[in-house]
Amino acid sequence: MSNTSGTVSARMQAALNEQIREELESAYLYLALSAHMDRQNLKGFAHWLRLQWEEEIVHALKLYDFLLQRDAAVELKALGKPAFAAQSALEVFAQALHHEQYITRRINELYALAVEENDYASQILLQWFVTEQLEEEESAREIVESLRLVGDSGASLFLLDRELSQRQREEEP
Ligand code: OFO
Repeated sequence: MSNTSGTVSARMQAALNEQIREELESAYLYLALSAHMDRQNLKGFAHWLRLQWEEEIVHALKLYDFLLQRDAAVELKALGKPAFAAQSALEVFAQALHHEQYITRRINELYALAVEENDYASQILLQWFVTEQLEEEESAREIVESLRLVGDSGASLFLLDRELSQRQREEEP
């Protein structure tokens, strides 16, 4: 279907609403992982994950605002309970990386749909998400690799926890 009128097609609208749910579920997952790290007294990891929770809310709001700006309906969906079996810090961040890889595939599918629908405004919005996913995967991968190096060393884990406690809230572009 071609879309040159500036309105959002029904398919695109449905897909963007689905992605709002995905972003809110990402936030929910990070919040659960943050609580899990906090309870292991790894407050730096918990802090990093909690800031990630905030970032995911910003991602959801970008899609939400975009739909409203284009006079399209926002449909908030039920959120699933965050599912994770991760125990150690390494397992937690491996799950975060795996999740980000999944989100990257979703964003790529959305972009492909926007191209198919000739929806230029959505393509521009989604370019921001494509770039963001590169960063999200990179930062999760870096932490996974550091945790692999740290292995069973409690002292190194302590230092890495201190490092992650320095993460700052990102300025909105
Ligand atoms: Fe983690 O980037 Fe959104 O979902």
